[in-house]
Amino acid sequence: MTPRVHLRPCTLCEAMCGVRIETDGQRVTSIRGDADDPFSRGYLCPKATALKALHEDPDRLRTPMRREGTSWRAIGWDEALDEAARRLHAVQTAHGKDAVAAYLGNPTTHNTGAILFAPVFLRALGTKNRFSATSADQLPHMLVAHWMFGHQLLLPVPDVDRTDLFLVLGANPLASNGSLMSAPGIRRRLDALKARGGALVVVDPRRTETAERADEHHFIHPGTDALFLFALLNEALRLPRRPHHLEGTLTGLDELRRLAAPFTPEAVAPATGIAAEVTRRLAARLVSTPRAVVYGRMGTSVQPFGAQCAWLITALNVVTGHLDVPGGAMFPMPAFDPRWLPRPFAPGPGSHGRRATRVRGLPEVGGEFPVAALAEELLTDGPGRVRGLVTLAGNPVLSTPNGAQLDRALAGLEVMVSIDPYLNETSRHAHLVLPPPSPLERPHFDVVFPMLAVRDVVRDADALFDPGPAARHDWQLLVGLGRRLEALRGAGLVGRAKWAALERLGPRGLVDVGLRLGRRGGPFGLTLAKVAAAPHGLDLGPLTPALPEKLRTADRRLHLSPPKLVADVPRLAALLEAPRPPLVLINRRHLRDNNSWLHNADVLVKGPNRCTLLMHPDDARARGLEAGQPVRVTSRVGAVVAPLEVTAAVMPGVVSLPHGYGHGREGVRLSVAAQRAGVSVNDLSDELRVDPLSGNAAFSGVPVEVEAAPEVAPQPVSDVGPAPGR
Ligand SMILES: Nc1nc2c(c(=O)[nH]1)N[C@H]1C(S)=C(S)[C@@H](COP(=O)(O)OP(=O)(O)OC[C@H]3O[C@@H](n4cnc5c(=O)[nH]c(N)nc54)[C@H](O)[C@@H]3O)O[C@H]1N2
Ligand SMILES: Nc1nc2c(c(=O)[nH]1)N[C@H]1C(S)=C(S)[C@@H](COP(=O)(O)OP(=O)(O)OC[C@H]3O[C@@H](n4cnc5c(=O)[nH]c(N)nc54)[C@H](O)[C@@H]3O)O[C@H]1N2
Ligand code: SF4
Ligand SMILES: [Mo]
Repeated sequence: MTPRVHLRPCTLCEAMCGVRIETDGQRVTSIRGDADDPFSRGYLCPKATALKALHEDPDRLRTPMRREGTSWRAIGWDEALDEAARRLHAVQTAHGKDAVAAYLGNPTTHNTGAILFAPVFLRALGTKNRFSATSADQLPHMLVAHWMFGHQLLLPVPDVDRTDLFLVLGANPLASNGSLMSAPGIRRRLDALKARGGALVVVDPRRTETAERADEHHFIHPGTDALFLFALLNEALRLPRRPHHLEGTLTGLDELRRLAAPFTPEAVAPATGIAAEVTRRLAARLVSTPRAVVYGRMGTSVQPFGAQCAWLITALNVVTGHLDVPGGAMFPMPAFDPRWLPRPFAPGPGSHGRRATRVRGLPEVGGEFPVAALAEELLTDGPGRVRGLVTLAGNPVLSTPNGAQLDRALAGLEVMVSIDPYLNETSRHAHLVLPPPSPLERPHFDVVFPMLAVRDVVRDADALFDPGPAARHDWQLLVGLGRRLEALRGAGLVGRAKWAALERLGPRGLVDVGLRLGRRGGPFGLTLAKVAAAPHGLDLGPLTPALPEKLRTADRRLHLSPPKLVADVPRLAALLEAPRPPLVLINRRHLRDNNSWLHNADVLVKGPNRCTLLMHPDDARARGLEAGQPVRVTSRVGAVVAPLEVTAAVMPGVVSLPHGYGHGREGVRLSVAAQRAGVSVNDLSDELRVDPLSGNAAFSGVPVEVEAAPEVAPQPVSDVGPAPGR
């Protein structure tokens, strides 16, 4: 066998590090960072080695599986796709198209074919009941981008390589490698910031790995960031401002000033826990530093004021003169820009409240409903009830609020189809599981993250291994299901020709079309062949100003005071007076975890148990608890038992659990993960806690009680009875 070297971006997280993989025949012999990658320059995190483990994992499914009672039978592709389409069609015929829901998980965005072809499948499925991990994540940012800039994917990214003041709220890029900020090797980038005399300031209820390296870290009471941001704005608006190229583009500045007025640093300090003089000093520094940027992520998104936070972060960047300028918050300009693709492939500009969920009346956002409402749509009887589900690259049992409730609800579905390589906590409920090949068996071109990257780069990669004629890629499964569904509904010649054309085009063809369309909506002279010819990719340079041309609002202006946010400010003001629960739960990530799905890789899970509850020494003492002992954590919806870790790295009144664990459920085929099952933080998170504007799940700040665990670990408990049909 001849050894070969393959260069490609890692597809496991948003950082898109360039990896150099050596193979010998069918074996991966080494995985290292690609030192010549213009974007990541050799950086790699430990997760990249899991690409090998993932590829070789004996638990990873290679053929479609049909559930027969509690056992599984391998079946052929045609049989599986025919049966899946037939059963979905039967439910839709009997109860209407909306009776089948769809849930798209995070890895969809890391899979060229899945992200490009999911829209055509969803269109064929024709359901209004669309859900995704977006509403457990960055939805507030997208909604606010829709309102302020006119497009949900015009997301400002911190120009970390050129900034001199980086104010970070609720993000821990040293563990997560950055989100809505693709910045491989963030540690090096932050070191460079300091080396040029810049400063990193972190605001977080936990002294994180990132906070440890910061010049300043300030604890903040969970869920109060919007108050702190308003106070910063209030101060910044009182200081003289530098002239700014967006000045003539802004609307709503006077209104913003009026809204900010009551939120003085003194007024918000008791609620946030951040002293007024700290807020004053930071505001002055933001205004006086020519290259500065405010950035907020998960901690600011997954809380009841997620949209308010996203709004105020951008507003603050605008009024301090840091939007769309080098060193501030900028808009990447990808060589392949899905935003300007033809319909139906292009993600729309966004929308809000065109309809509402049946049971709770939560708003539609960007064509989707909030996933916090999924279980109740399955469980609540009556017209419009969801009776079928298709999941694509998602594990909502572990990743959505009150996952235990969803777990029971899935068991009662009339049909469930999962496109997933594993029998995990979610797909074990499916009637049919359709596994795509491993990431190393498919070509890769990043579609989503160049829109969020701190530098404009473009790369293309071949598959390392041929998955063989028996394999079906995600996009082929989506096309296969869509085509069959429409055929069952009696699609004519035109319909059949459409699917044949899509199959011929494929994701590679579509990427080529998009590259020819170019960036800035104008031709850029690139083709897929040209990109593929550059083994390490092409560096298109640092970010460049993009506004006001890119604005997509009807009046082409940047809206500083969107009406629905303005109308929601009284709810925020009420937080000033609200009593604080004695103990609230926040979540965390570890460098060696990846949401819920890399725990079957031994290289990543070995070592001490990471699924522990962090608690401040004062809180532990007050409850008579000691480090290492198992404690029972109880919320409105459930209880879990985890070992206690006592540490002053979390602020008093706050406890922290990691997310993505809880693999101990019956019927899961993850043999390594099962040995380090941990507990699911989402058996505690409450589906009724959402940001009411976006409907985004509010995982952060869940009120909990903690006590010594009884001898025998209890099962998760819940307020809801067993799923119907059981
Ligand atoms: N409490 C709490 N909950 C959270 C979070 C939190 O911080 N706290 N974080 C939230 C966030 S940010 C996110 S993004 C979500 C993630 O939520 P999900 O996307 O629902 O879950 P993942 O854990 O990413 O699971 C991914 C699934 O995709 C499968 N998969 C991997 N690659 C592929 C592929 O190429 N094709 C297909 N078809 N399947 C694939 C895996 O086997 C796995 O089943 O969780 C959210 N939930
Ligand atoms: N190693 C690893 N990397 C990952 C992932 C992973 O699971 N593991 N997941 C990937 C995904 S899908 C995403 S979306 C990104 C997320 O990447 P990040 O946004 O960096 O997310 P977290 O690491 O969860 O950091 C959130 C921080 O918010 C803090 N926080 C909680 N509540 C509040 C609050 O109310 N206010 C403030 N100011 N802070 C708060 C928490 O203490 C935590 O430090 O990471 C990606 N990268
Ligand atoms: S940070 Fe790690 S997981 Fe993320 S792209 Fe880079 S190597 Fe892959
Ligand atoms: Mo995420």
